[in-house]
Amino acid sequence: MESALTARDRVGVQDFVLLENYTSEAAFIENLRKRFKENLIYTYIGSVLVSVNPYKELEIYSKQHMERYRGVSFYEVSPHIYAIADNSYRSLRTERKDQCILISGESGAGKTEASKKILQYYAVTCPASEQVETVKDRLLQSNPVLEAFGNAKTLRNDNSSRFGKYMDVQFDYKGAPVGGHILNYLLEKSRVVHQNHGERNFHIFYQLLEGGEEDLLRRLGLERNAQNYQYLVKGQCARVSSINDKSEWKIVRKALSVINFNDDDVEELLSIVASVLHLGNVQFAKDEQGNAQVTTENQIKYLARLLSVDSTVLRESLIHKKIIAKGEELNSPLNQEQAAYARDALAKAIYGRTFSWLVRKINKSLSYKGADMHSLGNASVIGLLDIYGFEVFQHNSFEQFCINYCNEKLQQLFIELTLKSEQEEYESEGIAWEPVQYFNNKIICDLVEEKYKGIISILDEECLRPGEATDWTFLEKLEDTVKNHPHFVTHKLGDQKTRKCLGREEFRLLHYAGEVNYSVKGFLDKNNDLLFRNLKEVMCNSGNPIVHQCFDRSELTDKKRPETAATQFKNSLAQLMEILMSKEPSYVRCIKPNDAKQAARFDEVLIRHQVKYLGLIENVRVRRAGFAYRRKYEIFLQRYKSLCPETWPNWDGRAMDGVAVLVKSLGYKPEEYKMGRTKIFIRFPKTLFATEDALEVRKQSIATFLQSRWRGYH
Ligand code: AOV
Ligand code: MG
Repeated sequence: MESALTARDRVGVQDFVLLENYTSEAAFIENLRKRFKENLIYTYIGSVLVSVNPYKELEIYSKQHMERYRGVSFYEVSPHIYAIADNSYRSLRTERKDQCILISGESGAGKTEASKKILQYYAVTCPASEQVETVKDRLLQSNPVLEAFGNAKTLRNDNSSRFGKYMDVQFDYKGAPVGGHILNYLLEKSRVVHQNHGERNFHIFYQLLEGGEEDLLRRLGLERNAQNYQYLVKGQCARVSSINDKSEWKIVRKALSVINFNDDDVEELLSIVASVLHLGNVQFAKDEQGNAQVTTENQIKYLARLLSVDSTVLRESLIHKKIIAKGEELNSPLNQEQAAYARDALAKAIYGRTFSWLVRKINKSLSYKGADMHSLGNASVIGLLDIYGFEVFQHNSFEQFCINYCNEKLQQLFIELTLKSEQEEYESEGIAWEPVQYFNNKIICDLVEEKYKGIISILDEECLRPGEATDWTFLEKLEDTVKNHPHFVTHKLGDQKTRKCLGREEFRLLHYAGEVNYSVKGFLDKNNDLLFRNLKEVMCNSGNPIVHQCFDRSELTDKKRPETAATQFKNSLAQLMEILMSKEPSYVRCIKPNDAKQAARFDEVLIRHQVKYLGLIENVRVRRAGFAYRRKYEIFLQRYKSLCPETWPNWDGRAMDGVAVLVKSLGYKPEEYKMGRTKIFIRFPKTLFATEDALEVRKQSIATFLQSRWRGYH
């Protein structure tokens, strides 16, 4: 049998705080590499889980594995996402405090997979009843549906989340999951009408075309070939080897019925999906006056049928803009380019609103429907946060700006909460705290969101000057206002080197996770997110119940200017931070091992970069701040009591006293440990290792002893 010592050599330590050379980045990476090679993708930093995407299926997610983690102390078993899930669940049960699990990491690092594994863990291990089974099913089945509509292939990830998701799982007093609620954040709508090379539109379009039954497609007026649809061919990669749209379609269809969609709901929903494809094929020509005319009458017919609107009104609305001048309504004709713009705006609006509708509908099916609300008792929740990860492309626009800002906020929350909780623990245990220096990214959050002088404020200001402001005036204003900010650079403000790699229409933000150049092109438009009034009117009159619910008449009469997209996003993130702050957090920090989406490739440069910006070394330092290891007295005693005749097999007194006796008998020196109020703090890993090795020896001698007894019987 391999000794504990040589096993450590081979597979590294399972908690980075146990690294002898804990401030060394090289030692950190080496430990990660050793473990990754052995398919040990999980490692702790104290209670934080670091996870490296294996890019292959591992045999570690079976029911048996789940059972192994159920109700077991965190450190008794090897690190796992299930341990995090179980730990949150037990804290929820014993401390009655709401929990949240924050999953972060860049695009493709494994956040969505991690959040699904957590949900599966609860579905399998939590107590059940008939009603609960339905809820469990729905919680699980909401995923394929939301992913079909909200995920897409990008260059970074074949199943990239293009919306942010926060999901509350609600538990009753017995600890059974009885409901759920999802909050969604800013869907990347622009993808509906345009995809960069090598990327796809949202999965659902391809699934429907590949998997949809013949008569369904006929009813929707669709042909199977994705190449026939303008909105699907921009990225030139309708087929992806890692994705089987046909089988996904079956999964989604089944999931829809589990989450309470009847046949009519499904037909209405798919009519909308189809209508977006038809809309993309609407073409315009110009007449003698230079005005746009629709040349694809067939598409209009399908659209009118699928959306249940009048075809003439729809056609005219696509090529006119209604303006109100001197109290009179005027229909002013659009040129070809404007008409195409209006068409795309409509497609984005329909798809974006349908996505939000979908979330509302799923929430309805997840809402707790107990006999009476009181039976919920102290219902409490575990929140799961799975957002779009930090991303950098060749060309970055408004969407990346929002996504990366969201990641800054989450990193900020992580910094504040871990520092705070460490400090609090030291204080409550009566042990002196020495502050650790951290890179605090608050300065970047401020740059984006500060009132009056933050980038979003300036963008909003420009959006208030229609006709005068352009994307370029926005850039100029940015240059004027934030020119001295250390995390902001433009072509004009940069030095010679910066100028070379920064376009004139770009600004660069130095994010915590790296530099990103954003092209301002389209910023005003996307932030305004306007839909011409006559198109709104058409949609309000739609006979498709979903469309009808998505476009409310009150929008037509409401004089108040709607909030811009960036401001809405900023406000919803602020609310999210409040929700998360009110809960007890656990963290999963996901790392992407290579850019090729390949198994067994450990790209050191890429990984080092992530380790750095995720602040993992600082995290270890904070966690160690003097002490490598700490454990509740009860748990420590339970694990090591066999090493001391006075505590074995049982210690009758207080656990703290038992630990005092135990460590004395183990020969701990006074400088090696401290006794807190509820926990023992051990300064050096080697002390703990020596104890672990002693335990191993002891176990083996017990085993040998038992074996000899066993033989004696035969
Ligand atoms: P993300 O959520 O962090 O990216 P995903 O969770 O979608 O990343 O993971 C990307 C891909 O990596 C998955 O589709 C799997 O193929 C693989 N993968 C991730 N975790 C595991 C695992 N534990 N075991 C096996 N394969 C895994 V983004 O949504 O783009 O920010 O925006
Ligand atoms: Mg994801």
